[in-house]
Amino acid sequence: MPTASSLQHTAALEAPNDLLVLIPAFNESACIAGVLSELWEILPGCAVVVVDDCSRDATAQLAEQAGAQVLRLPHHLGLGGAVQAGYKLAYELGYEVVIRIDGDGQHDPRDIRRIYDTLKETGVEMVIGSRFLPESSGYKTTFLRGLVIRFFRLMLRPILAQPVRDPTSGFVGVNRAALELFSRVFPLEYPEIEALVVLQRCVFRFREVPCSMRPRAGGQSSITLWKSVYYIVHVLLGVFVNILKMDVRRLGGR
Ligand SMILES: Nc1nc2c(ncn2[C@@H]2O[C@H](COP(=O)(O)OP(=O)(O)O)[C@@H](O)[C@H]2O)c(=O)[nH]1
Ligand SMILES: [Mg+2]
Repeated sequence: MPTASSLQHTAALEAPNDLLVLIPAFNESACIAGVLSELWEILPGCAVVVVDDCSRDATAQLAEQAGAQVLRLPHHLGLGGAVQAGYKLAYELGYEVVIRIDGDGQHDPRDIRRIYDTLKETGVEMVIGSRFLPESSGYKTTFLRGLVIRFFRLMLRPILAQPVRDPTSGFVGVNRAALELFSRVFPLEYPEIEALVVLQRCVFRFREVPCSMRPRAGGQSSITLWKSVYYIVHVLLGVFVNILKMDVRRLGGR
């Protein structure tokens, strides 16, 4: 099996016209222009929407100057709300595939093609760019994040009925069926893990493919130590509420 880095495409290929790249961004003025120029170098002509969540810096202006469509949210919604706004827009515009990347340069746009091809070839509803498959590029996360990821892996195993190596990855591609679902139902704050549960409850499928993960190109992560604790509690509650909701519906409730 080739590694994520050896799979990188050497020549730029024109972007598929049913693909939209979605970039949620909050205070990413240090990185956003570089992220967009690298993306278009790898995927010329690729449709992109940057969802600006009331950034306090020049993220929105810089993204527009670089040539991206920018969806400026009137209120700060948080990551999940911003991603869902992008999904709704993509659904209305008729896109077949939406791939989300971060606005900080951590995701390598060379991996987008692998996520797109896997969605098309396998017919699964979601493809996760995973940092932790044997073929991934050996990304080292912090000790605390590593623990959190291992905890959620174990917790999700029986819920999803299949293993997931990288449940917190934000490098995610969805097809139109998942897009329709997530336009209606999507977690508001930290969406990745809960979205997997929502998907599983609708008997949709996902796969993981290797991807590389790089250090931030600039700026600061939104996840601090205290936010990590909040994250764990919030996501745990969200997962169980989703399970309960679905079970109530199955029993004929509302
Ligand atoms: N729209 C929106 N994007 C956010 C928010 N928080 C983080 N992001 C974006 O989500 C992506 C991942 O966030 P980041 O802080 O890098 O998280 P980390 O990679 O887990 O450290 C980046 O593109 C951020 O700009 C938010 O509240 N709203
Ligand atoms: Mg990041």
